Amino acid sequence: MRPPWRGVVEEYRALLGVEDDLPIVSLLEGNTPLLFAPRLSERVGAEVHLKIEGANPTGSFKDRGMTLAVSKALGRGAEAVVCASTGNTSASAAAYAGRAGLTCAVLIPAGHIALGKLAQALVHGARVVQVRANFDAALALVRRLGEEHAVAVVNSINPDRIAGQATAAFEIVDALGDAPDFHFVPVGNAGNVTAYWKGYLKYKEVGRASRLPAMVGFQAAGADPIVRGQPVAEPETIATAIRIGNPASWAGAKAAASESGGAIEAVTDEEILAAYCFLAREESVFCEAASAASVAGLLKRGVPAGSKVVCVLTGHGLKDPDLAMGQVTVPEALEPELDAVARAIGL
Ligand code: AN7
Repeated sequence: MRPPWRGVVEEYRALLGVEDDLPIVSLLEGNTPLLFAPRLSERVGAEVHLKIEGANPTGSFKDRGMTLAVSKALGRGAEAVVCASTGNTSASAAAYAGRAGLTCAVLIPAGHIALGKLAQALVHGARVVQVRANFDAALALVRRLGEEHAVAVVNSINPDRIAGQATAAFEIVDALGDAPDFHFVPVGNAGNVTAYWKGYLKYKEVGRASRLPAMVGFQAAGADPIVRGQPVAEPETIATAIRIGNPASWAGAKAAASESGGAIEAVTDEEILAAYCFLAREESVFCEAASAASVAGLLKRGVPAGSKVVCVLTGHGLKDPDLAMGQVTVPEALEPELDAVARAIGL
C-alpha cells in the first residue's frame, strides 16, 4: 500500500531545502488531480491535461505556498500574518494561520472579491479589512505594515510562498513522467507562473525531468500590465482573482516566458467566460473565471498538433457562485404535479 500523502512540504522537503526540524503547518494540500481533458484535446488537436488546483483544502493553489510561509513564520516566532488579496490568498492565509494559532489580517478590495472567498476568510476568523481601493493599493499598504509592525507578510513577495507553489510543477512531472511541451497558466500577481518555472528548472537540475516546457501565461485583457509593458492604474475584469494592475512578480513572469521560449499574453473576458463554460459543460470541471484564462489562452493561441499540454486551473468554481449564476438560466418553481414536472424535463 502507498503511504498516505503528507502535504507538499513533507513530500518535497529536501528539494525545498526546508530544515529537518521545522514543524510544518499543513492541511494536506497538494496531490491534486492531473486530469486528461478528452474534448479539449480533440478541439485543439493536442494532448491536454488539467491541473485541478481547486482540489486543494481551501479550494485554490495558494495552499501550496501558504503551508510553507506560515510554517516559517511560526518557526521565526511570528504572532501574526498579514496579506493583501483578491480573495484566494486571504482564504488560504486565514485557514493556515488559524491552524497555527496565529492572528491573521487580510486586506481586500471592497466589493471586488468573490463571495465564497470572503466567507472563507470570515469563517476562519481572520481580521478582514475591506479597503476602498484595488489589490495593488492594498498590497502597498501590506508592505508598509510588514516594515513598521511585527507581522509576517504572506503575499507572494514572501519567497516561501513561491517555493511552496513550485511543488505543483513537481507533481505534474511525477504524473506525466517528464515535463510537458507547453504549460498554460493564468497570471495575476505573477507569483504562480514564477513558481512553476522555478519548479520545472529544479526538477531538471536534479534529473527528475529531461526537458522544460514553454511557459505561456495569460492575463485578462483589462488587467494586462505585462502585455502592455506598463502598470494598469485601474484594472478591470470579471475574473476578480486576477484584477491586478502592477504584479509583484513581474520580473519572474518575464523571465519564465523568455527563458522558456513562451510568452505572456491577454485573453478577453468573453474568451475567459467561453472557456469557463466549456470546461464546466464539456469536461465537468468547475473552475473559477480567472482559472479559465489558461484554457482561454490555449483555445485562442493553439499549439502544434500532438503537443503535450498542461493547463492549470487555479481555483474552484464554487468560490464565485454569483458569476456562475450569471451564465445560466434559473428555472422557475413548479407545483409538485407530475405532468408539469415531466414537461419541464422535456419528457
Ligand atoms: C484563482 O488571492 O492574487 O499570478 O490575492 O486566485 O500567482 O497572482 C490570486 C491570484 C490565478 C493569479 N488564479 O495567480 C490573491 C491573488 C486564481 C487566483 C491567480 C490568482 P498569481
